[in-house]
Amino acid sequence: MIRRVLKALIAPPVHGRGSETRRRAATPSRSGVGLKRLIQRLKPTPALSRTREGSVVALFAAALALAACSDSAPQVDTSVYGAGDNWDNPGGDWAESHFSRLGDISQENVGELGLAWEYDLGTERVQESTPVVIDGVMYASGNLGRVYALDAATGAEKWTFTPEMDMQIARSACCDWANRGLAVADGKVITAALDGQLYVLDMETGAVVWNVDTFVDKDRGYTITGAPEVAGDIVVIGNAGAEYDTRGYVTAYRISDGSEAWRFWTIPHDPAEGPQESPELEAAVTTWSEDTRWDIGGGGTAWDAITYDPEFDQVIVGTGNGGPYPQAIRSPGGGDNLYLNSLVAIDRKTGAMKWHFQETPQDNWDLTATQPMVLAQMDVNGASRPVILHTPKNGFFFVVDRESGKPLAANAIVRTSWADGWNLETGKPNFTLETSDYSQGPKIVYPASPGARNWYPAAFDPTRNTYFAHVLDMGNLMFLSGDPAEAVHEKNFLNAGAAIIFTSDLEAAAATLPPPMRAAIEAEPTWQWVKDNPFTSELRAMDPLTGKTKWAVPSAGWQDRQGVLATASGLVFHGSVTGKLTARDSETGEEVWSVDTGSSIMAAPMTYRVDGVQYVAVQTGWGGGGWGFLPGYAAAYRKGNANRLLVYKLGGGPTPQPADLPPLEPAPAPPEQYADATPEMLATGSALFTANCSICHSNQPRAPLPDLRRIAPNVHAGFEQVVLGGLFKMNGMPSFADRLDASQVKAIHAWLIDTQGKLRARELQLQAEGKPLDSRSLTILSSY
Ligand code: HEC
Ligand SMILES: [Ca+2]
Ligand SMILES: [Ca+2]
Repeated sequence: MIRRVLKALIAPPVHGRGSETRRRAATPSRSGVGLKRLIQRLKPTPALSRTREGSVVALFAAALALAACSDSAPQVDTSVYGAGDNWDNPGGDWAESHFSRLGDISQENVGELGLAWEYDLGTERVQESTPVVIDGVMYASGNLGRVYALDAATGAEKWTFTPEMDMQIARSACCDWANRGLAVADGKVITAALDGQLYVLDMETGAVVWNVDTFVDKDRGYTITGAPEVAGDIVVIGNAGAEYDTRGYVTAYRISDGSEAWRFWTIPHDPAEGPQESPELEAAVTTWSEDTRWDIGGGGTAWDAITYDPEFDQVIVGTGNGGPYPQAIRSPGGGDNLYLNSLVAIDRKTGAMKWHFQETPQDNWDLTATQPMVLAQMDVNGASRPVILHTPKNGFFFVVDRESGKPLAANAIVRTSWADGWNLETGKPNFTLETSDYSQGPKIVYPASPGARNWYPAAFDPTRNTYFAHVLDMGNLMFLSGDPAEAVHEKNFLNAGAAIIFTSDLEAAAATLPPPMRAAIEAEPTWQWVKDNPFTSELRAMDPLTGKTKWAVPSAGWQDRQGVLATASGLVFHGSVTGKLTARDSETGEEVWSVDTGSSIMAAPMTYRVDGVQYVAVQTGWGGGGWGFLPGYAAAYRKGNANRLLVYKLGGGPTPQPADLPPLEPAPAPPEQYADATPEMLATGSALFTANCSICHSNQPRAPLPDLRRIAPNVHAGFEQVVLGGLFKMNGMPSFADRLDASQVKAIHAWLIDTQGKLRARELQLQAEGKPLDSRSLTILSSY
C-alpha cells in the first residue's frame, strides 16, 4: 500500500536532453498529497488579491508583495520526491533523501560503469561532503569549508575558494577539519568555514558577496563542520563544540545582505544572568538542575542536521549532546536538560520553536540527535502522515510526525543499554539506568559515543519503503575520571569529563585495568554482550516503521562507515574506507558492481545528469572523529590520503590508483636526552602529551598527522618554537603558549625523546628479523 502510493508520487525518470527546472511552480497534485496542503496551495497569494484595487492600494500592494518575498513560504513542489538531473543540496532534494529518480544507470548496465573524470581536491585531510550539481555545474565543498566549482560533465575547473583563517582554530576541532557540504541559492554558493565565517559567494565567479562571523564568543571552543541550510530567503547555520565549552545555537541570515533574521539557542543560559532569550528557553531552564555548571557551556551544538521542511515552513534542527558528558558534572541531580539531543522545529519566519522531540533525555553518553534526517510522507496506522525518518546516535529508529513532533515509531536497531524501549504515548524512553548511569562506577554503555549512526548520510527509497544506512552496534565503557564536584572548566578546551574505552578493545584493555575496576566491569550484565560480540559494523536496508533489517552486509571494521545513495532504478551506492566503491541491488544487497579506487571513502556518493548522461560522483578522503587511528585495512594506510573527487559514467575508463606508500623506515635516531631528565619528568610529559597532543597525534605509523615518535633532528631542535611559538600554525599545528609553559613542553619533549629511542631500538630489531614495522596502539581514545 505504502509502496503503491509513493510510487505514484514519484515522477518517472526524464529521458533525453535538457535540465529540469530546479524549483517548479507549485501545482496541486492528484495523489497522496494531504488535503490541507492542497487548500493552502489553491489559496490566492495576498499580492494577487489586492492588486485589483485602486492605484494607492496598488502601491501598498507592491510594498506588501515585497514583504511577501520574505514572509511567504517558498514554493517547493514536494509531490516530486528524490533528485532529478540536478542535486540541489548535499541531501539531493527538498527531503534530503539521498535518493535519485534517475534510472539511466540500471541493474542491467551498471557493470559498464567506469571513470568519467577525476579531480584532485589538493588536500590530504577529511572529506565528508556530498557535492551539489545545478544545471551542469558541480559545487563541491572540501575540508575547512573550501569550495570547488567544476564543469559537471568534464571536471574542468571554473573557480575555487579557500577560506583564509587563523589555524589556531584547529585546536577547537575535536573531529578533524570536516565539512559536510554547501548550499546554493539565488545565484550564490554558501559555505561555512571551520573558524565560524559564513561565506556567500557569487555562483559564476566565486567572489565573496558577503561574509559574517557567526560565533558569539571567540574564547570558547566553537567550530563549524556542518552544511548551511537554505530556507526561502534565509540561510541557517549551526556549529560544533559540545565536547569543549560551548552553548549551542543556530543563526538565520538573510541571503540578500547577510543581516541576521533570528537566532535560536538550543539550551538555556545561567538564569542568574537574567531572563532567557525566549519563552521556550524559560520552559527549558526548569529541566536543568540548580547546580548546573553553566560556566562549562552545556553543549547542545547543532553540528550537522538542519533541514528545511517546506510543507510546514519550518526549519528542523538536530541538537547535540550535553557538555560535559556526565550529568553528575553538568546538571547534578538530573533533569531532562532540554533541548539537548532533540529535534526542534523552528518557524522559518519568526525563529520561534513550534515543537520539540527529545530523543535522549538526561544525556550522560554523548548520544546526539545531530545525525542527518530524511523527510517523507508515509502511511502510519492507516493515515498518510508527513514524517521525519531519524536514526540518531542513541540506537533507535524514529519516525516522527512533522506536524506535531510526536514519535509515531521508535524501534531499537542495535543493542541499547541506556533504554530498552520507547513509550510512544508519553514520548519518553524506558530508561535502564542500572546499566548506564556511571556516576557510581563504570558502566558498559551501548551504543558507544561514535553512535549507532553518525553523520554518514542514509538514503530513503520510497518506492521500496527502504532506508539504507550504515549501522554500528558497538558500546563503550564509561567512567568518571575524577570527582564530579571538583571538575574544573578548561577554557576553550576539551571538557568531556568521562573516560571511554570502546568495546572493540575492551577485553584487551580490561586486563590492564586496576583489579577492582575490572571486577566491577565483569559483573555488569552487558559484559556478556562484549564477550558475545564486541561490535557489528554493517550497511543495512531497513523498514522505517519497524526498524527491521531487510538485508545487511558487513563493513571492514568499526571505523569503516559510509554514506549512501539510492536510485529509483534499484541501486544502492556506497564507498568504503578500504577504497572500494560498490553498487548493490536495493532489494537483496547483492553486489552488482564495484571498483577498487585506492582511496578511502566515507562520504555519500550522489548522482546527476548533464546532456542526457547520468554520472555518479563521490569525494574521497579519510578523517573525522578519531581520525588519528587510521585502521590498517584503509586505503589511506597503504596509499596515503590524497583527496580526490571521482566521477563515473557508463562506458567510462579504469580508475587510476595512487601509488603505494614506501615501506616504513625505522624511526630516526632521537637527539640526546636532556641531562636533567628524571622518571618524574617523563611521567609528567607522558600525561601532558595525552591531555594536549594525542587527540591529533595518535603516534601511529602512517597516521594523517606526524607520528611524534619519528621526528627528524631539525624538528627536535625547533621543538619549543613549534609547540609554543606556532612555527607550523599555518599547517594546523596550533600554539600551546596559552596552556603550557617551557618546562612542561620540555617534559613532553623528554618523554618523546625517550619514546623515540625505544621505538627505534624495537624497529631496528624487527627490521633485522625481517618483520613489518607496524607499531600500533589500541584505539581507546574517543574524540567524538
Ligand atoms: C589540533 C591538532 C594538533 C594538536 C592538538 C597538536 N598538534 Fe602537533 N601538529 C599538528 C599538525 C597538523 C602538524 C603538522 C604541521 C605541518 O605539517 O607543518 C603538527 C606537527 C607537530 C610537530 C612537527 C612534527 C614533524 O615531524 O614535523 C611537532 C613537534 C608537534 N606537532 C608537537 C605537538 C605537541 C607537543 C602537541 C601537544 C602539546 C601537539 N603537537 C598538539 C596538529 C596538532
Ligand atoms: Ca540540510
Ligand atoms: Ca559529541
